[in-house]
Amino acid sequence: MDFSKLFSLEGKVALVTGAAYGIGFSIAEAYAKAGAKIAFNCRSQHHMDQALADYKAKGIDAKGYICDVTDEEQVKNMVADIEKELGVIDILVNNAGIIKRIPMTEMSVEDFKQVIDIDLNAPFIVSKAVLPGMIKKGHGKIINICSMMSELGRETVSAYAAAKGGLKMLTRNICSEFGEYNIQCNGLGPGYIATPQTAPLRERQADGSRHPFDSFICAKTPAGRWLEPEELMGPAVFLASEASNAVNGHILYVDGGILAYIGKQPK
Ligand code: NAP
Ligand code: GCO
Repeated sequence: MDFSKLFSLEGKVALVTGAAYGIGFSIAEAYAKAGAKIAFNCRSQHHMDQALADYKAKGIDAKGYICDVTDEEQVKNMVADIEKELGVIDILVNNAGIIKRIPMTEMSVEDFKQVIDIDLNAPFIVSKAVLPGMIKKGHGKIINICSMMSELGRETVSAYAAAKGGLKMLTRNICSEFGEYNIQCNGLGPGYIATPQTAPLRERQADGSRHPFDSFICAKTPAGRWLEPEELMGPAVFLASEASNAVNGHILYVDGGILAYIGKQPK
């Protein structure tokens, strides 16, 4: 084994879904720096134009596709295009996701279903589309972006917790079903990361004070702060590289210690 190549992604083709900005963008940037060719998708042309400029500014030649990951036809077409333009996908990161923070008794069934559709059904759809290529190629890495809500509940996020808990089990099932083809499927479970998705939880109050949820999260995190998307780069590269070939069906929580901590005791 060549130790210097253990974390290299040289020559690999990686698809990171929903990587126009936020966590997906940082993971794609890390993969590009480790040598991979990058494909990503998002839903709007506006986000696509901005993302292509942002990748270019980092010196990354990423290929962008407009594709809604909940639409199986669109996903199949995107995967076929990537195979033609970059090659068969070696690494898939199911990152695209949304959250709706609505008390359960006030949440419509349509809202609940939309979250399940994007956060749980779509990883099934995209994984299903890339697995045949990985089987033929003789290896593959699927990384599902899980959450604290794969383990914990809280007020207002019933659909999101149901989806991310389900995604943890989809991860274990893909591991179980495709391990024999040298395909590893693991979860990456970020803690509370400063991205557009969590921006409403960090907004300053009208009087300039911190959002109560912002203070709550800092008190729940041993590090006492929100994490940055860049802090997921190392763990994401590990799960995509040969260094993790014997790691399968695992959820790697990158949470600054939240799941280990009972919370700051009152003074
Ligand atoms: P974000 O900033 O809101 O970015 C989400 C991305 O997903 C966007 O690029 C968005 O593209 C894309 N997307 C959403 N629905 C899509 C669809 N149907 N088809 C294609 N693309 C779609 O979110 P983030 O905070 O980076 O989160 C990324 C992932 O990490 C999500 O799965 C999230 O649940 C998870 N996560 C986040 C945190 C956190 O604290 N931020 C913690 C744990 C887990 P468009 O804008 O074009 O729709
Ligand atoms: C929330 C947050 C979380 C995070 C993340 C935690 O409202 O509690 O948005 O769910 O985004 O998934 O790991």
